[in-house]
Amino acid sequence: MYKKIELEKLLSSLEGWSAVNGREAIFKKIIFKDFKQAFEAMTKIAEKADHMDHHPEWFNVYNKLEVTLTTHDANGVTSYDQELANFIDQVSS
Ligand code: H2B
Repeated sequence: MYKKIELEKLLSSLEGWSAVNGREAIFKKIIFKDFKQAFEAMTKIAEKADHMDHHPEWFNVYNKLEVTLTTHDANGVTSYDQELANFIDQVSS
C-alpha cells in the first residue's frame, strides 16, 4: 500500500520534476534521441506501471514525452509516485 508524501518533499528528492498548477501532481518533460528511444522507455515504464497498478498520465509526440504522476486514489502524491518517478528517471537516462 502507498504512503502519502508531501509534494515539496517528493520534489526535493527528484531531479527535473516540477509541481503541476492546481493539483497535487508532479510533471516532467523528457526528450529522447528519436521516437524509438522514447517508445522503448515507454514500454518499460508501461510494464512497471501495470505491475504496480499505478499508471502515468502521459503524452508523447516523436521524441518528446510529457509525464504527470499522481495517485488518484489518494488525491495526492505518494510513495508509488516516488517509485515510478525514480524508475522513469532510470530508464530515461
Ligand atoms: N494509477 C494512478 N496513478 N493512481 C491510482 O490511484 C490508480 C492508478 N489506481 N491505477 C488504480 C489503477 C485503480 O484504479 C485500480 C482499480 O487498482
